[in-house]
Amino acid sequence: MNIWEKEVSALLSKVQQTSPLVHNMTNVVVTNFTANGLYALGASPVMAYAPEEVADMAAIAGAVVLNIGTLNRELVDAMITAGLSANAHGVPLLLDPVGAGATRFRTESAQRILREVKVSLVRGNAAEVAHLVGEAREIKGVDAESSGDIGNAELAVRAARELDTLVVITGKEDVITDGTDVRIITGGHALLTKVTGAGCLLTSVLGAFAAVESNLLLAGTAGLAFYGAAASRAAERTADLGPGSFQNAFLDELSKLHPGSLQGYAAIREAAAA
Ligand code: ATP
Ligand code: TZP
Ligand code: MG
Ligand code: MG
Repeated sequence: MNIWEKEVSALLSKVQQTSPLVHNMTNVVVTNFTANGLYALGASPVMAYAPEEVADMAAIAGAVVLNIGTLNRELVDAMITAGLSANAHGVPLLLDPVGAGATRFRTESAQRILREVKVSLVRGNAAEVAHLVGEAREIKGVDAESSGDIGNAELAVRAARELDTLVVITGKEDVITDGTDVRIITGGHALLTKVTGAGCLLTSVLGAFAAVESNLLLAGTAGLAFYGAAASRAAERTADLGPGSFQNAFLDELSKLHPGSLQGYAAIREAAAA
């Protein structure tokens, strides 16, 4: 086990032992999958949206995850209320800017959230993150279409500095950075792109790790590595069967993660900041 694996493995055990409450304000497509994925990991999910209760729920959560996948004006207002409460109570706040760049409302809503509350970590595909900092990259609905002029690591560093938050860009390889340190995590499987909510669940999984570790660069690295490992393990058993079997196997593998699960299935390396 290398140094990274030791550090991140301790966090997996902490998630499994303490079962942190993750308050999700997510989209209607992925709600059930997100709750089941968090249960499989060992965390406790709750979905709560009412303006009357989101501040109270955020205050008692281990992490709050805002996901704009099926947004409307009232929901974004409620997300700001939850975010302010998370900030006031020292609860890590994560943002998944689903579809930013696809419509002006999505881009502006994500930017509004980033302006009005202190987001601890943003996780998106490369196109979504690019649009948050005013760079155009092709996006089809919620899916990133192509890579842009600059690489994902460079884009993530730029976004982290401009938005003053940790940034995770996912794809074939995942990048996490606080604007200074950059880590690349490999693992996962292309079948994840055929399961809706694979990105959304990941953001909530990062919330579970953020709930147990205040060093969010380390927490995020752990979440990415174990998520990728669970997916590679599931694909090993089901890739020939297709996305339905893979999705179920993936939930099973999330529930079976242990400190040794990374070996041969996910890797973490450091990259130089641009
Ligand atoms: P998109 O809508 O563009 O698919 P997303 O929000 O669903 O974005 P992804 O970038 O697909 O998020 O990331 C979700 C998970 O899938 C991450 O764990 C990521 O590492 C993994 N993943 C995505 N593409 C691949 C790939 N080609 N090979 C391996 N893993 C992948
Ligand atoms: N449409 C609106 S939200 C959503 C779709 C298909 C789910 C997106 O999930 P992910 O995790 O980004 O694939
Ligand atoms: Mg995807
Ligand atoms: Mg997504």
